[in-house]
Amino acid sequence: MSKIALITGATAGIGEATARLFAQQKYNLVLLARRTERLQLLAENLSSEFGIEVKTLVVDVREKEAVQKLEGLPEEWKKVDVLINNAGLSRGLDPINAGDTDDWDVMIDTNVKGLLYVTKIVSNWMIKNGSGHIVNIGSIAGKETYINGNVYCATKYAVDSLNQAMRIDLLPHKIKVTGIHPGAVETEFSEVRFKGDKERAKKVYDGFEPLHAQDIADTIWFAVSRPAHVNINDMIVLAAAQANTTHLLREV
Ligand code: NDP
Ligand code: 8X3
Repeated sequence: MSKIALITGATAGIGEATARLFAQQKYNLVLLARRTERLQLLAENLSSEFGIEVKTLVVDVREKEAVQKLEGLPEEWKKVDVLINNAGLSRGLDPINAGDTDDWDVMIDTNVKGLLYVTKIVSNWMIKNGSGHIVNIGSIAGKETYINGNVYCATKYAVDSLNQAMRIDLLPHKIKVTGIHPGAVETEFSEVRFKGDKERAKKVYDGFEPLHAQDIADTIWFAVSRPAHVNINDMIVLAAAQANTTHLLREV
């Protein structure tokens, strides 16, 4: 019987690259995001290319009731081996006095509350199954606060704290918990942060080679593919040109 991975935020960037990599590894997939067409297309492509089975869930993780749709999956699909809590975003880059409170709500609701809603349901399945592995996508922003990063950083610090908490709470149930903390990865992330301003988004990656979504997918796979007795607790992965959130070597 093939293993099952459930990936949130699978329609773009890190989540999409990870879905592809797990499909190559012959995992059956539960893919979750909001954009129906993209999700459907990805599912069709992965199942025809790799001969795996894919279930899709069009869900906004901020909506507690909508996340309950997970419980509607057939029982055999609840034998999830790996949960990848990846859905997340930043909105805006302003000092605390100038931030848009609606943006703050979106980040907190998605990056923290959404992750919790999904985890509560899936961790209970894993407890029933007697094992599991949860991979939470944090950020270097959850290890260091940077100028104007305020609320986004706070959400990722929360993820970092939840990694530690989950590791304690889920230890008796043989559920591994891994935190992956990327630096700058060129995905739709900056376009979302700057609300569709493609030019501003592109400038974020000017003059250096950022990480590619595939680099983080590879890191996730490394953590998940360790032997049963090994857990990778935490990994910080940055572009070689990035020492930390503020020291970046640009060649322009
Ligand atoms: P993308 O914007 O490329 O992808 C984000 C994914 O999350 C999309 O599939 C989007 O799908 C999904 N998503 C966003 N909001 C929701 C929601 N409310 N409900 C369900 N799905 C949602 O960004 P990345 O791939 O870069 O980001 C993935 C994760 O990596 C995030 O947690 C981000 O914070 C983190 N990260 C990113 C870094 C970067 O530099 N790119 C660095 C460090 C961490 P849809 O719109 O269809 O719902
Ligand atoms: C995304 C990376 O440095 O823009 O989490 O916050 S950063």
